[in-house]
Amino acid sequence: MKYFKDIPEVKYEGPQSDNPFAFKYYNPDEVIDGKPLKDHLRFAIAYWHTFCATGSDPFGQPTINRPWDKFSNPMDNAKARVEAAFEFFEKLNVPFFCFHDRDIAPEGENLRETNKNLDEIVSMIKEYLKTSKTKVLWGTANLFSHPRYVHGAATSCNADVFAYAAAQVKKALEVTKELGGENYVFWGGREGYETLLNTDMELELDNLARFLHMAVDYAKEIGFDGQFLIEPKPKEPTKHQYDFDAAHVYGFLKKYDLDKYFKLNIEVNHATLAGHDFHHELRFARINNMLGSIDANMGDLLLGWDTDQFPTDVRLTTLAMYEVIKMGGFDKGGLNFDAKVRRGSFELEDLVIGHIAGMDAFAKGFKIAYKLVKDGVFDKFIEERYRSYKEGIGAKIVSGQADFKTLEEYALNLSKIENKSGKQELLEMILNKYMFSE
Ligand code: XUL
Ligand code: CO
Repeated sequence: MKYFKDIPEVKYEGPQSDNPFAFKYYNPDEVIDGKPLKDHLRFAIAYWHTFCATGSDPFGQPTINRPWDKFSNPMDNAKARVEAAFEFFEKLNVPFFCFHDRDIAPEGENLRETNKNLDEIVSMIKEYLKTSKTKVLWGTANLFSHPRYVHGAATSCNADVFAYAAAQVKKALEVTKELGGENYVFWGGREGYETLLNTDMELELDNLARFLHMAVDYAKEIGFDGQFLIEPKPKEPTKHQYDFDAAHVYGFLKKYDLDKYFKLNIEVNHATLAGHDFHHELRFARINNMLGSIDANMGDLLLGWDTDQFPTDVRLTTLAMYEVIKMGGFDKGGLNFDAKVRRGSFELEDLVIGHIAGMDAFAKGFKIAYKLVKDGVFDKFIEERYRSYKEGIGAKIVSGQADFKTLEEYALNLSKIENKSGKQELLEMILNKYMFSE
């Protein structure tokens, strides 16, 4: 069965093209800094949104009918979805995809049957992977949809649920390894709480750390050498998610001696829900050597929830790629489109167009950011702005030769303090100039 037969293979046609099924800025083979664009960007498709989302929301039924969801038996649907997925990957020539265990195969009557379902689909995907150019960027376990996870998974009050979640992650790790996944993601689906009146926060956090240590140990045992990633999110579904933002997660990982095993998977819309710019989260992760991968989407700043829209804002993609380039590029990570078409964009072609729009926006952002980094525009300004720490009292402060007494003595003898403008508007003007002229 060909699900996308009416859609042509998506090729690069350049900025003058009006073809909605062509890349205008993403030329996968264009070499920049010795590497083709596709290796700089490492795009991935999110199996759950792209092949499973139906457009249902708290107020309404599904609007999106996907032609592969046509069987009454969920395993038949799962198999059709694999066929559709690999056809779609080829149309877009995308190098990676990401999945949850439950996106690819349905739950059975019990864990044993569920694992059997998963094994069957995994061997089918493995067959496709033999000839496909698309590989697995990361796998993860869905520890939030089933009612058993009503109070969380690793942070549940119920030890049986902790055990079940452990068994599920054990299997998801095995599967991710078998499919050659380069990373494994933990997004703390329902790892959080609604009210402290019924919550032992200390035990829940200790248990979450115990769970992650067990995952690290098991990965070692089976020889899975992918990068572990935690994806911060401040709220939704729970009111207080334990992985609030990059800084929270970093503190947690440090406290429990997990920081050497994990990096962060930063998602745009999660950053904005936490009250941060995406750029802030990426910078914080980068300077702490914790930036692993990105969930590429965008939110709507007028809405307080996780809308997971396709990222089409070039200022956002420019500042994101600025951080990625500054870190020296992705190692195992990439840009995963954790994004879904709007409920009103229910035609099959919208799915293709959404991805093209996102890929073009990131390609353009990458090129602008590359010039900004190469020209050292902000670096030069920032270096000059902090010049007072290079000599005199500033040099003593950063080299540890100053204390409160010596600083008081210095301050008492200061006749006047001179500050300089931070020039925010000028820098924003320069950023625009680079954006408009690239
Ligand atoms: C939820 C979210 C997840 C994770 C994977 O907001 O972003 O899809 O990326 O579990
Ligand atoms: Co995500």
